[in-house]
Amino acid sequence: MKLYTFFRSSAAFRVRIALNCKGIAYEALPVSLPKNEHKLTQYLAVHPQGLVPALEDGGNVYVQSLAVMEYLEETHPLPPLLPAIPADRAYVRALAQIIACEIHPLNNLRTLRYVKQQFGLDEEGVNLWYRHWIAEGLAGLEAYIAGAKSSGKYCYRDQVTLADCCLVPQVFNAQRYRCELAPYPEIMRIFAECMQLDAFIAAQPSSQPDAV
Ligand SMILES: N[C@@H](CCC(=O)N[C@@H](CS)C(=O)NCC(=O)O)C(=O)O
Repeated sequence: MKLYTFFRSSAAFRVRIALNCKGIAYEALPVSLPKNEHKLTQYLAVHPQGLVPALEDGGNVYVQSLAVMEYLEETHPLPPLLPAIPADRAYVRALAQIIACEIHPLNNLRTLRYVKQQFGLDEEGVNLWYRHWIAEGLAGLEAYIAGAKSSGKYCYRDQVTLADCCLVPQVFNAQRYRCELAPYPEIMRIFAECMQLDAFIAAQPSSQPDAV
């Protein structure tokens, strides 16, 4: 498999964790977002949205990190990244979607570039925007996890799941923007547990070949 990736991309980070958890070897093909390599014609032929990640397998290209991780789950079921019980699978998918569909889109590169250019925000203004949506998003996530009967060592009991694959990269991003994280003890506890695992350590931005 080949993974079009960028070391700081949290969506690519999710897929790197999933690949590592399942022990799938892959070739990393770095796409630099600061250099706008994701907008080059050559890359748009791979991923027409011009986003990372994209996963190439058997001559096909798969995009959208949640769909890519579900593809890996279906083609490489062991170890499972989803619980066995449908109700618990719904819980894990809900956590993953809170992060990937609600928190992340408000804070990704193109959104930040747009609010900066369109509304003339300086760096502090962009940081305010970023931290506002992180605070609102993580507060909801924290409440959901804290109130769930299914949480354990990780988001779901003692099993690493797609929810953890999404949670860890989002915390990395929040730390990068120096967001206040003390109000989210459950999230930070799960983050610390995950970061004990080789699959997460090897997937982190600083471990990537394109890390600068
Ligand atoms: N929903 C997409 C999000 C992909 C995405 O936004 N990736 C970011 C990096 S984390 C990106 O390529 N950003 C480039 C840009 O915003 O211009 C997924 O989960 O794959």
